[in-house]
Amino acid sequence: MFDRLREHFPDKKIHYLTVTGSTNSDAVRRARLGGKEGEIFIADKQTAGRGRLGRPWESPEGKNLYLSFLLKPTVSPSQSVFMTLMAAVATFEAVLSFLPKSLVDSCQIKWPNDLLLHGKKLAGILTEMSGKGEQVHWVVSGIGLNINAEPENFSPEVRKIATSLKLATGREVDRESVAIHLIESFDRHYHQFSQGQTAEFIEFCNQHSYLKGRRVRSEEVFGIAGDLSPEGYLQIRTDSGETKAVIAGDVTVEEGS
Ligand code: BT5
Repeated sequence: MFDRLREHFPDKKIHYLTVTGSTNSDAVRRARLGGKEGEIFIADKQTAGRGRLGRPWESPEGKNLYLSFLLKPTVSPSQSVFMTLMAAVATFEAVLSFLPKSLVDSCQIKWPNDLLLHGKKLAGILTEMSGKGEQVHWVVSGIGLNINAEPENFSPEVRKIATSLKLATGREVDRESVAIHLIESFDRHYHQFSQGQTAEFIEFCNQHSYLKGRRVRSEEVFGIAGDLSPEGYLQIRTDSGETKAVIAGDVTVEEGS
């Protein structure tokens, strides 16, 4: 499996696993053992796929992409917030090649780590890192992208909020081709990130924002979501007219918004 992928990227170290707990955990383990920048972990199935805050990522066998990049960027930890946005932009661009034009406008980025199609979750990103002071030791960027999953491949709860390329287009999509596009797109954007060109990610996320203009809540902050700040924070205009910046965490959209 994924032979074409290896042939396409002969210089990359790609670890392909039929089954694993979590490709992020594999990449983190490898990072701690001195793994190199650019190593990729890809699996057909995850038995303990992870989202943020210990939430599970449903990872049915042979249906979707479960992929993690091990990176060693020479940036300060404050810059690493852009890693998630960068991965979202890269995933968005990779997915566009597989969507008919009529669906392109329905593809949106939900800050900080989701890619939605028609308001349903198509992909999620999990960024994990280790660093000290001003130095980042490593970053693992994990992407779960639903490709050929059908409703019955998800639990009843996830079925309500998730979609896949197949569900949206009605056609089976070749996972390996998506993986090739994704890695190419990721490489391109990671290069930009490494050069400090983060303003383009902010602009892209603002242009394709799911939250913008919606009534949202993030912990104690309620209001209308606006653009991301140059630092990559979500700006929310509260009812009292103040603008508050949310640095991280979950954002929920209020009913009917
Ligand atoms: C995420 O977390 O969205 C990050 C998901 C990252 C998964 C990748 S797969 C490769 C790599 N290896 C890993 O172990 N992880 C990464 P969060 O924003 O916390 O969203 C988690 C929530 O999404 C869950 O609580 C469910 O509600 C929902 N969910 C679970 N599985 C899903 C799926 N396959 N498709 C859409 N939504 C899902």
